[in-house]
Amino acid sequence: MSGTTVADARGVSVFTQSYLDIVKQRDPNQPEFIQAVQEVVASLEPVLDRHPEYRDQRIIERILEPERVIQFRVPWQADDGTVHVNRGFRVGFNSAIGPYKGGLRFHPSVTLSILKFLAFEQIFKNSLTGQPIGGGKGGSDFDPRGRSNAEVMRFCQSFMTELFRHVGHNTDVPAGDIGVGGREIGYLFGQYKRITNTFTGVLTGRSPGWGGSLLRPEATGYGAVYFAAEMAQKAGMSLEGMRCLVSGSGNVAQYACRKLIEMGAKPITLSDSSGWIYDPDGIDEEKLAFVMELKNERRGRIAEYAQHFSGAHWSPTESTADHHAMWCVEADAAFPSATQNEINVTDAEHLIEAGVKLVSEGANMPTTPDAQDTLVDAGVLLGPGKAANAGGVAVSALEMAQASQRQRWSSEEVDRQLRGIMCEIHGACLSAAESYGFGNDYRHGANIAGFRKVANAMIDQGLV
Ligand code: NDP
Ligand code: 2IT
Repeated sequence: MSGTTVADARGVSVFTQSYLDIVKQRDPNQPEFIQAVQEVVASLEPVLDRHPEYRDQRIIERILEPERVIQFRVPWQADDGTVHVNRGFRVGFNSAIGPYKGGLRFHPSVTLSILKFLAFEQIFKNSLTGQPIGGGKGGSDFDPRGRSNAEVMRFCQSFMTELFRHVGHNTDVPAGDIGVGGREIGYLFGQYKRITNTFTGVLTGRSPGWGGSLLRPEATGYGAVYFAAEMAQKAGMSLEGMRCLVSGSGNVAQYACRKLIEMGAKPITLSDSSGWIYDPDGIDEEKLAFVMELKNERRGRIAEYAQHFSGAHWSPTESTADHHAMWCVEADAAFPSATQNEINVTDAEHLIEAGVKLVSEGANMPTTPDAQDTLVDAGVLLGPGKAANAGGVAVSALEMAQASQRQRWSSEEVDRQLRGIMCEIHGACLSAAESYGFGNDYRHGANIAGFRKVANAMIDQGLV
């Protein structure tokens, strides 16, 4: 790695370690947040060397501390009358370039560490989109799995009954993430509208029938494929004919599959928290329609895919193995689109052996830092989540623009803008990486290009 001071035995430079020490001292029990900080700060030494004002103004120290963190109790009643209590959060990490913007995650694994990592990543991702949006994230340890619509509605109403006072279309604009899709956004919006007596663009991912943007559901998956297509083209390759490993089977995975099919590639795997399917014949439009009905309407398990389509195999997720067997399947490209840390070093080695030449991160932080190093060192093109999955939040920003103009753009128009934004992010990553001595490493390029815009805005706005 050029441009950095001597690294210690674990490959973390003295520069990066000095910032990790600050974070670990404050929040020793936030491993995901510490990991996300490590990944970003590892790119910034040559940036501070070239821009001493960032050092003088303690920009990194300031950017590492969230502007605000809200935590609240969310009581709700199940259909059987039992009373439950969950924890709700909203992290407003940085508002230098716009109102806080980022999704809400409802999953039992949610902790403040996970939401801080996601909100931190969101600062740089949102900056990369070129849209005026700051970084935020929120959610709850509520588990929607197996809950009725009525239970989800009561939970969402209780959640918003506290959250409403902290959000607003010019302050903080939440959206979906794991466990929060169109259904949840609807219930959250309804409660916000009722409490505040306003109809505003306080949430994105709304239904197009009441203020949402066309193509917002598709945007993250499509964007991850557009980013992959740019990486491939730059390297003299094409997605056409590529066998693609896709993990997850939710919003991002579904639309990544659809765009891959459209571009002539062949998605061959999908997964959920119970296991994964391998379909050597490829997942086509008809099979994808089955997955969408299964996951979005019936909220069932991906195992059903293998019962329904002959030739497909299902395997349970290994609970004890140090790797995920899905990443051993022979393929050309991978689109991890489920959750954080799904690819470790062993998985990365398997991906290389399996022939994978390109990884586009649909999920946030799906690859551990040493697994990323393993892939990049082997010459695999790696599109980091904060660049590759930025299409979702980019179209959220387009939804905000349409809402404030009381206009609705056609899906062709939104798609044109989405593709243009992904193309620009790809170019910005490459030129920042090159300019700061990181060759064609998209990870560093994304961190640097995202960081510089926020750092400059922070300097312009003084010590706030
Ligand atoms: P969904 O809830 O629609 O789907 C999530 C999928 O991942 C499901 O298949 C789920 O399985 C699986 N999954 C979730 N958590 C785990 C886990 N701990 N272990 C194994 N599998 C898991 O979420 P999205 O598709 O929206 O989000 C997927 C990823 O993309 C996340 O990292 C998210 O942060 C990121 N992302 C999402 C954006 C968006 O616009 N939605 C934008 C940018 C990034 P199961 O069905 O069993 O729960
Ligand atoms: O991780 C993400 O970028 C999202 N979940 C989407 C955020 C948004 O505000 O659309």
